[in-house]
Amino acid sequence: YITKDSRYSFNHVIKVIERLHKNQGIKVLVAEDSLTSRRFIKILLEQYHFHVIEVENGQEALAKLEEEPEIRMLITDHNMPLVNGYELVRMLRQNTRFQDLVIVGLSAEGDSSLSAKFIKAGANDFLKKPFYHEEFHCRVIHNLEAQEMLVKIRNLASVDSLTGLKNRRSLFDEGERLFHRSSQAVSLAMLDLDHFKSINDTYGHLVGDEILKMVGREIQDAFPGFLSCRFGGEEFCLFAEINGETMHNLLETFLTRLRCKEFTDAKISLTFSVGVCSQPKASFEGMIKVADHFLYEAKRLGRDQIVS
Ligand code: GH3
Ligand code: MG
Ligand code: MG
Ligand code: MG
Ligand code: MG
Repeated sequence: YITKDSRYSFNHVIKVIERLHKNQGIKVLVAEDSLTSRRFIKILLEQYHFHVIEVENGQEALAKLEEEPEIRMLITDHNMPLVNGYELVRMLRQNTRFQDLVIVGLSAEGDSSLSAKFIKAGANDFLKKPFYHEEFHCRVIHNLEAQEMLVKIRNLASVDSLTGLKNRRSLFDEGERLFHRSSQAVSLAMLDLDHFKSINDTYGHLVGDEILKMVGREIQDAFPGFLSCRFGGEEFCLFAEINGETMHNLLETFLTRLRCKEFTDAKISLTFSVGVCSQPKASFEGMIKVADHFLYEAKRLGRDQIVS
């Protein structure tokens, strides 16, 4: 059981800060029109080695955030000229590009409904001025830690841990989105390694895993910009805004290269059977079904080929 006190013990905070900073200080943007207040926040942040960037209003904050995407956190006052803190938060949260930016609002005592407005607009936290140094530090670190955890979990939920390719869940999420957004031709390919079971049976599962990792890298290199995923076991899926002919040609080149390659010290060679769907059906899932059907046809016709 961790008490509130020990969770934010000095040693814990130091460890978190070191991990978050890694090699270079985390960039924090401070938007505040009062110079005194801005300098005070800067000093507090620098005590924990944050790299502080200062701006005087919401408009400058927007420009700075566009310019420096590595800024991880925004600490913003409310009453500022041009664009105030609340408007700034609203604008930032309409843009998914800033979804991982940690936002902490600040304002002077008296604006009691403002904290709710900030949080509703998407701020992660809010502090009333004047505040205790300790509370400021706790909230800054707590919110950065929570965000780090969220990014980690999101990554775990969308990436295949063996190959580093996207997993089946993100194929469906991102594929559906691209399918509905796209006005151009789209193509989807299902690839299945031939006789992969015999590789496991001959060389063992660890070698099989190693080969799947290498195949994952080959796919990433050969199809940059594609939505590429490990669909399951030794099955992969590619989706892109290209026509069937282009997809077919790229796959031919890929299969040819793969045939000549020797994997691991055992010099194992691999072939793929592939099904391609380039007639957008009513749904993304429909395209997967068609490609899957053609994949089985490729297997039936003797493997190591593309059917579309
Ligand atoms: P086919 O040409 O008909 O596709 O034959 P196959 O042996 O590739 O197909 P089958 O579906 O019978 O077997 C797939 C094999 O893939 C079985 C399993 O051992 C292997 N496999 C699936 N996932 C993994 C994995 O994560 N690691 C390893 N090493 N092997 C896996
Ligand atoms: Mg102000
Ligand atoms: Mg197979
Ligand atoms: Mg099979
Ligand atoms: Mg299979």
